[in-house]
Amino acid sequence: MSTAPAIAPDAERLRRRLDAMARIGASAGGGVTRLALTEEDGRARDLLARWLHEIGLEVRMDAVGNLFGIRAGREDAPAVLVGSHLDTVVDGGRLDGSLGVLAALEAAQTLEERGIATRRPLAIVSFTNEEGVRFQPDMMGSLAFAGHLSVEQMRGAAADDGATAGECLQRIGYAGERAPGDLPVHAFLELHIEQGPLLERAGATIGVVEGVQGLSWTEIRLRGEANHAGTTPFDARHDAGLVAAEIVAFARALSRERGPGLRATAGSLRLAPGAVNIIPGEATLTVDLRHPEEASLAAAEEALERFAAERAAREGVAIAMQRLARTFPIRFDPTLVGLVEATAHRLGRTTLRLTSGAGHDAQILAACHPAAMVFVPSRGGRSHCPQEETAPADIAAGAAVLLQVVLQLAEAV
Ligand code: HGY
Ligand code: MN
Ligand code: MN
Repeated sequence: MSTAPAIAPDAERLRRRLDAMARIGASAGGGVTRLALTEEDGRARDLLARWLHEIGLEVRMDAVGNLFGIRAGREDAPAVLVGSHLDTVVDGGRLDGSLGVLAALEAAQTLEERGIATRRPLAIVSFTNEEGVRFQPDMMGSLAFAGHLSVEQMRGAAADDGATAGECLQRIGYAGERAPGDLPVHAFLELHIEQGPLLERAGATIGVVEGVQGLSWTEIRLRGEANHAGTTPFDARHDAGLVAAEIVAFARALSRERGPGLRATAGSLRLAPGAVNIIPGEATLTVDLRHPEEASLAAAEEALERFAAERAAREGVAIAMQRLARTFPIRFDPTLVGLVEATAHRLGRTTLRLTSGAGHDAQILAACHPAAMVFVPSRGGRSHCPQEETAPADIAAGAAVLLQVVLQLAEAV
């Protein structure tokens, strides 16, 4: 018996589109820098909008810049929403986000070319600012779509350079009129690279994602006293850099101490004035905490806050901590998860059930709609770096599973 699907997406066309998208914001070392709401993000959106138009979809954007392509159904029923994001981190990879959007586009185009009308509408989406690098919180577009962030809050978010998300949306031409969430949704699906090593280690092609761990981002600002490095005795120092360094080391120690579930990372650190012969008067750092269990995540937040406050007091440094983003661990809809798994098996694919270590728009949608994700392996488990890659055959397999799940959901009563 053949396991070949009756219809399959055009893997070569998907590859060409991924290549074209990766050229927008390409960096010399093979990575991509396409931060949310920058000119590069604008060009990526323009390209997606052109492709959506070319295959005859109705293009819509909402007031937070989420971009949709709608393919009408035979009935005016809630849509099957499929997509991801086009923004990247700094010098990130070419697949994180883009794969989910462009595979959704490929699914719609395949149906269009085969003349397959579905009962439910199919809506392709690219959510604004999933990464949260330039504006926080991350997953901003999906949070607004789900009603957890107002348009005013989203537009008022400020970048380090002082620009607001609202101004940037206007500048790139994606400040739409529609209220976010103004689209009845039957279910949400997102294809994504795993961004970790589990699928590769297990030798599985398709990751069946059962849930997403919780995330907590904190910015810590330390204000000490700049002074001469050669003359200031240690008992007279208020070294903001020292406290920052202690917090960086604490993050790793906490992860070690609290077991494998906790991942703590100090991903950014700035010292000011930042010169070889000046004791740092100011330090700003961020800490990213993740855990699959809410109680453990909350306990880690508390431990971090206690440690940072105690070390700052000991050094005579003022401290201010601000929560930049916070999500709770979630579980995806078990029926949808089962559908992804059964579909992958029907297509002859090996699967692994796992919990996502990375945050995704799907976890935000999961709070109000049935949602699920399909993962494909990441070579060497690398992501958020130029080395991010997935074997072409695995991309094709993921896109095929996505299309088949979309088809079933779009026909489901
Ligand atoms: O998981 C992340 O850091 C990103 O927001 N997706
Ligand atoms: Mn992503
Ligand atoms: Mn990412």
